[in-house]
Amino acid sequence: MGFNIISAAEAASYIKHGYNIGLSGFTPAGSPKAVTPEIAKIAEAEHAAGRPFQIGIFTGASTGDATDGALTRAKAIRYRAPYTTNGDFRKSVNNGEIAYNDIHLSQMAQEVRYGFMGKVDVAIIEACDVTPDGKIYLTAGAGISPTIARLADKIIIELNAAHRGNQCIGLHDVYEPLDPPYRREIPIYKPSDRIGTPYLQVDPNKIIGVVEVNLVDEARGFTAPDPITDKIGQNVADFLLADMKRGIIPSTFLPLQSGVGNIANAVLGALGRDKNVPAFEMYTEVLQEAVVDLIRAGRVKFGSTCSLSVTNDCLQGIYDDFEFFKDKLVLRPSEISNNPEIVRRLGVISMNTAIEADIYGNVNSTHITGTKMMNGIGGSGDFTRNAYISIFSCPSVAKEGKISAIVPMVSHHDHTEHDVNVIITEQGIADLRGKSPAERAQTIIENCAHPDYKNLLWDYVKMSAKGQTSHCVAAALGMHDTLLKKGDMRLTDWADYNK
Ligand code: 0RQ
Repeated sequence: MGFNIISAAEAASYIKHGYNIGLSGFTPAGSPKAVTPEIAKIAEAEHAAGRPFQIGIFTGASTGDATDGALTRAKAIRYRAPYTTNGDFRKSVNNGEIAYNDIHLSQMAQEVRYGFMGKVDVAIIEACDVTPDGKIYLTAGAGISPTIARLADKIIIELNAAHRGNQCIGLHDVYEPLDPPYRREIPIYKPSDRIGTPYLQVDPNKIIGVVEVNLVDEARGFTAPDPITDKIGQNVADFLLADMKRGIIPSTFLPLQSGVGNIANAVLGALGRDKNVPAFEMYTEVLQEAVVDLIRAGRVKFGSTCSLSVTNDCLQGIYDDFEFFKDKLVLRPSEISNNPEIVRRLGVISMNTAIEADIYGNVNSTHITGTKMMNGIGGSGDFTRNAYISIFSCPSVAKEGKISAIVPMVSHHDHTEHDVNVIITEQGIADLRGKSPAERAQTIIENCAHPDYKNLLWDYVKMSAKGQTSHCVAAALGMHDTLLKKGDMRLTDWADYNK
């Protein structure tokens, strides 16, 4: 291999206060696990000695607790972009302790290249193999590794034996586009096209050292589907099938994208089980456990993704059956897996999760009651805006019915009415395509709202000032306000807001 083998603590000692570090991986899949906890220890020691120690973090998406969790608890993060799911990080962000830049995942690599966030001092890259001439073979997530490794002054490699050395080489297709004005089309015409190399190439002189580890990805398991998520999944499958029967979706079907989370996992499970839906391909950013089972069952023909966001057992199963999986999977950098140009060309059907949607089809995927960050927008915007059909799903209520997911006006705006085609809850399907705002309100309230909230929402519409998009501005966030004051949106009294 030819590189210095160093300890995680020694590697961490190269990180200085004020540095920006770039991290490999996408979700906990492929994220560093050994060096970042050591950086956290340095931060704690520095803080104890009365010295400042805070860094900027550039990632592909969320990471594991060894990164976002450990560094947050050590108060070591000044700035971070983009998506994250860590609970400690969420608390610190919502307390105003971290500058969090929640941008679209497809834009992360290029915004780092354009210099929008400052320089990359050190990249920490998890690899399953590295060659003396600087070829790095990535593991379960590609993320922004090609860009940060190329731009960083120095590189630290976490060589992780849990990914079976060079046995699983060939999953990745590494490609970095040129920047404007030299950018060309990205030549992917079907999900299985390969356009790059199975490794990323760096100047070997930049590699400070290699940290040898044997640590599994910190992937979250999912809660088993319940009757609500099963019903949502079935509604999505029914909707797609109906569109296929009337010729809107070609009979060969179109590639699917699916976001993360319990609902997304359940939706894919339902689609796979429904034999009326033909075997399909995925062009997506995260490939979850449900899809791996569907590939084994022949229900998913090919998966193009940025990461294998699966439990370690599932990942080891893929490695065990690598001969079977190697021509059915490709891992791409997030800039490519989520690229708007390709999403629109391939006609990807996007399926993402809403925290809440309003009666006109605007969607909030990120903020609770307008102020508190949940996870982030992830790739949902990359896909939604450019999809052949964009679908959002969620349960019609949250927190034992105290919160309606259908509200008069979203309390934070991630996806606009112009981009959202379909909203699906366990109650039913609101097909918004070709409809005016008034028509959308009718179908969303009637088909998607929980029965406890239908009258409340109709009363809101009745008292609204008429316009292209009717609203009562003083009452538009009245259900949220009631939740904050009384703990239950069902207690909303419009008279309080319409005096
Ligand atoms: O709370 O954890 O306390 O039980 O939010 O909700 O129903 O378990 O669903 O796991 O799919 O998460 C939108 C957050 C949904 C996720 C979101 C509470 C609810 C529960 C989780 P508990 P569920 P999921 C992929 C692309 C980002 C956008 C996206 C997400 C918790 O899917 O982060 O898809 N999406 N990006 O009770 C208060 C509401 C609520 C609410 C739900 N209206 N008010 N709490 N909850 N609705 C990402 C990548 O690109 C990598």
